[in-house]
Amino acid sequence: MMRAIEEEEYYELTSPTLLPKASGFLWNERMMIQVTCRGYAVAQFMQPEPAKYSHAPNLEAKTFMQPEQPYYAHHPGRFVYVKDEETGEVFSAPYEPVRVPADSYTFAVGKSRIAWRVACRGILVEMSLSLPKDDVMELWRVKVTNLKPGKRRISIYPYFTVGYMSWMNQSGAYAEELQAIVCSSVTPYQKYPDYYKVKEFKDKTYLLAEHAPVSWEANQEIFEGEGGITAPSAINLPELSRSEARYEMPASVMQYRLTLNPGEEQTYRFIFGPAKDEEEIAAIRYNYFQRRNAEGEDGFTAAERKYADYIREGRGCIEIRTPDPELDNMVNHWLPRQMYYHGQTNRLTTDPQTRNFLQDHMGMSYIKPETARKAFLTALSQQKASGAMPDGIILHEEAELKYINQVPHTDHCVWLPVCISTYLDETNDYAILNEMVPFADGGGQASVFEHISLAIDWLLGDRDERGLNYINQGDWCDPMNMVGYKGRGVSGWLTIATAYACQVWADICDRSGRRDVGETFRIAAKDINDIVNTYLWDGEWYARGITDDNVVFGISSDEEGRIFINPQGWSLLSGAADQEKKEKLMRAVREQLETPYGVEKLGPPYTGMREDVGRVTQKHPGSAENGAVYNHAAAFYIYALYTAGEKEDAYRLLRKMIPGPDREDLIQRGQLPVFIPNYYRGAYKQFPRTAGRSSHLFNTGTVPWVYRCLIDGLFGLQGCPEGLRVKPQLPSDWHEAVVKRDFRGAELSIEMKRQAGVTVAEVYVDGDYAADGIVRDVKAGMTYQVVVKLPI
Ligand code: CEZ
Repeated sequence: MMRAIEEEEYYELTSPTLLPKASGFLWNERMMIQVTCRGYAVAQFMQPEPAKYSHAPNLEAKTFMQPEQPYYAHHPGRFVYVKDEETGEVFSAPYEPVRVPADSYTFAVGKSRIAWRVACRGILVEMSLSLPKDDVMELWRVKVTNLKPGKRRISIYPYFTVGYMSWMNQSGAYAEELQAIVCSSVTPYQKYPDYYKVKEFKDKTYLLAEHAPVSWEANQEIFEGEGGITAPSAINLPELSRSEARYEMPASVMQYRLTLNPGEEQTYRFIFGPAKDEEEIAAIRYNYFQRRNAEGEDGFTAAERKYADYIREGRGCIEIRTPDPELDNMVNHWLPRQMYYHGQTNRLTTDPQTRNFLQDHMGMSYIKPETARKAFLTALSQQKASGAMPDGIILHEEAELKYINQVPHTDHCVWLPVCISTYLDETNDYAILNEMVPFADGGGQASVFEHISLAIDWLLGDRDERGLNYINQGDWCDPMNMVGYKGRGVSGWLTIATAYACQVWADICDRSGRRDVGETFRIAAKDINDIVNTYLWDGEWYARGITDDNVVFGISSDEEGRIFINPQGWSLLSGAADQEKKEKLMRAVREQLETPYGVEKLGPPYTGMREDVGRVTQKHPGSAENGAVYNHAAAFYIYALYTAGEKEDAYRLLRKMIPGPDREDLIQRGQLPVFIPNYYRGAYKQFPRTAGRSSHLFNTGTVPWVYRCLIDGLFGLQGCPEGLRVKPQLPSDWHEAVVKRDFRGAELSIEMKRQAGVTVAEVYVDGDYAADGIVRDVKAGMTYQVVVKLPI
């Protein structure tokens, strides 16, 4: 039903109905597209804010990507109808909109290509989608093959939906000289100054064909007629009616009629995307279909090839071989790709949330540390002289803080030391701490070191008389917006996180020769941990916070939202929890939050609004922050378990983030293991039927944390000033593992093996015993053989 193929370059699914929302995604520097196995698509491009060129059939509200995106008959999609000219029978590939069961079906998600092979009634349709690296457009190949022994006369009709472009002005027609259907619109606006922005937009959507069609249709209503999208009336005619759309809903449909001998095939190529004007489309036609390079390759093929190269640049820094092939597949192929997407595109927003931006570049530290370095400097240049970090980082001169970034959150400073520590581990680039960076609100420049120290001072200052951190309208948990809007409520998690941030920073102070400064942060961390234990320990676990009205929540007397995962894990990181507390809280998490799909973010989920907690309690129980297996939070917890040496619980939970391998699990999650989604539904006890379902959202801060869990935890191959510290924490039922680690320009082959007679881990570097387990003096360009002997 599903498996990794072609040396794990693709992951395939052989049914369009088992996991109907299974999808793959592709992106480039200016766009992204997520397509489902059935042919539905969500695509966005930047101009500079996210915009669409294949719209819904009604005017959509502007919003971010939705979890569990619902698909419906007229959802934007890319379809190919196939009509048998003898019998009049019609089917469509990949599956929608006609939904004829295929004789064989494959949906193959690749890293730089998504492909389908659909055989139905003796005709094989192979479709594939790729992107160029920089241009905003979809590159489609459609190949049809006659599988039957006799001659076949068929028509094929690629239908790329355009949808409701605008209530001001929309139309569509075929442009003979371009060999393209061109749909035009005016982005709706009302304030005259907006005219000057909107007039630059790419308000046209085109479908450009390599081969001239016999006929075409640009009017959605006429195309569908009375038959509707599943049996469009226009397809019953010998030829499409060549109807334009004149302030009517446009569509882009072409018809090709062909006769195929047995085994004969025919390939078509199309480009679909937005454009400013006809001139641009003409240039695309020339550059992609007509002009050839010195090797005789046309622009289309060259673009596919360059795109594959671009995606390959997003390689991770470990390649693993373990007893768990599904883990290997995810870690070697898909996880770094997903991290790279985040770091390279900043989630295709012009104002990423500060915490997202920092964590995404924590991930980029493993892939392209130069990019991460620049990102940290950009973020710090937007810090205020008070030390406060803004809610979002502006990445484009026309950008402004939007949506959630207009809601004041108090946690952003925490992420600076935490994320930069990974960058330092990976690169040893302590020189970054001396870079001079300006403040956003004047006040001259300061070194990175001073900036981050100020950020922590800001956190230390933003506390109440008890020493607990104010939450204002949210912390890491965006929708926890009403705990502290009156100015008194505090966040338990953030207080604990502040202690951890102090410690991480203290370590960095020590390593960069600033021991005295480090000491002050260490003392602060200890004080906070004491405060946390005074006000937040509830007997078996830590509370989540205290409201404006001084009500402690996330405690045993709460019927809903009794226990939250974040304060538990972070208290292991900060050191607030001693051995006894650690055992208690881990037990509580196991009993109250762990499910077959991972650990829930809180439990039991809220079933109604709690006005002193906020919007999080209004989300559907078991969805998103209201008690889903919110993978970002689960990853924090797993990281904390590794930090505390709890390798068995850590691995068990880590493994639950990956769908499969068994059939039931894959069906329940509804997603292929080609990315980690932001959540799987929780409320396992309340709603077992829906528990485990993927949100299908591939934007998530989870991935860099999972990578850290692997590097710092599971395989224990974390950088330090002296070199690479080797300290694996393999689960006890693994007898061996092999890791290839790229590190500071060197390549290390590490073999981990359990051996009789070994009592504590022994590390050998090129045959020599390394008493402290550190591979020292790692030199770029060199290779090292490391053997780790582990006790049985
Ligand atoms: O957004 C994420 C944020 O991007 O939610 C996380 C937060 O730490 C990330 O920065 C946890 O709250 O209701 C909301 O506003 C939601 O909180 C979403 O915006 C949420 C979505 O899952 C986005 O994919």
